[in-house]
Amino acid sequence: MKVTVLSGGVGGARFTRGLLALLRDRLPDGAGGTTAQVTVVANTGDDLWLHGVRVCPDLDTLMYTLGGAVHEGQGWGRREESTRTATDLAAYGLGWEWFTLGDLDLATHLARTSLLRAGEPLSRVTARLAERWRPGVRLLPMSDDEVETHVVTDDGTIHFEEWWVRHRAAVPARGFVQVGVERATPAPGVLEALTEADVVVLPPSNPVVSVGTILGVPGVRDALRATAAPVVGVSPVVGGAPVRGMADACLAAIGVTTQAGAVARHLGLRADGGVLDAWLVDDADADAVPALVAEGWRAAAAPTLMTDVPTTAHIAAAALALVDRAP
Ligand code: GDP
Ligand code: FO1
Ligand code: CA
Repeated sequence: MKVTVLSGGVGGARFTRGLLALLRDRLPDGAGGTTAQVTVVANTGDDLWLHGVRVCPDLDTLMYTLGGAVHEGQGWGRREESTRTATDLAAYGLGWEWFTLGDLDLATHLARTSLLRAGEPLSRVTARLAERWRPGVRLLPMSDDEVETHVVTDDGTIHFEEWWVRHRAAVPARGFVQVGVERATPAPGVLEALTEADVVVLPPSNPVVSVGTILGVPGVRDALRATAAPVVGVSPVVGGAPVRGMADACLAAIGVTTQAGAVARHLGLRADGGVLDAWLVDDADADAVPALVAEGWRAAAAPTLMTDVPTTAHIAAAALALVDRAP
């Protein structure tokens, strides 16, 4: 079974970890793996150049989480990390002192940057780095072209990471601009991963700056609308709030209320020109299901808090079952 996931960082990575556990359990290959092929298309709009190295937050959270190396409490960066280099860098007064590059994480950025400088496209670099971590999925950037999410504020436009990390999204965002997205093309394999999938999943990622950015790459939305695969999403909003992070500030910036049903309608039903066929909400939002069903959605409520891997496997099973693809 071919499964394609469109993912940001922490939410999408944790969901995919549960999905892999489900597939290993239901479709075992006899060697501890799975007979399913999972492709994850990752948001690269958070990416930035810092101290001369290319940082790819969502690709790295996916690679580390699925590779078993992530700092679980943070959801980003490496377990058992140190910050000797970042501390000494600060002594030079350069860079962003509020954005810490750990020593081990820096090795990833140095490896990536040296391969990019040698002329490798990001998709090949990502595959090379993933060989070490063995994430159990094919990990694709949404594009090999540089795309950066910038945030329009009353005091000017800043990189998404500055808005997210330095300001904790407390500075009102008047809008988001994906710099370079018009000229970007989907990375090799991305469109095929959408059109040839047996099922496409939008995990509970940030609908604006993670999923939305991927959808903005020319060709992606059309491939999602055209694919014969059913497209099912999981709401990242539970009980009127994001489970973690500041997706509510992102939704407010684009005039979408932070409610499970509103996020679904924002992404849209494929029959109405959107990208989804089905939407799984948390039990806390079960009251949103009847209206969605009346509008033609396949919708259901289930527990959707990814408290651990087995629980997340159940969430993945509920999402796949909603479109008759549960293994
Ligand atoms: P980021 O790039 O690191 O922000 O990660 P993503 O964009 O992939 O996912 C962030 C979103 O995941 C946030 O909007 C959260 O609300 C959502 N999220 C995180 N944990 C959970 C969870 O346990 N359940 C659900 N339903 N959503 C979650
Ligand atoms: N998030 C923080 O809150 N503080 C940091 O200092 C920080 C550093 C950092 C370095 C590399 C990296 O890949 C991610 C990092 N993040 C940090 C997380 C980052 O903001 C998130 O992973 C996503 O960009 C949010 O969507
Ligand atoms: Ca992200």
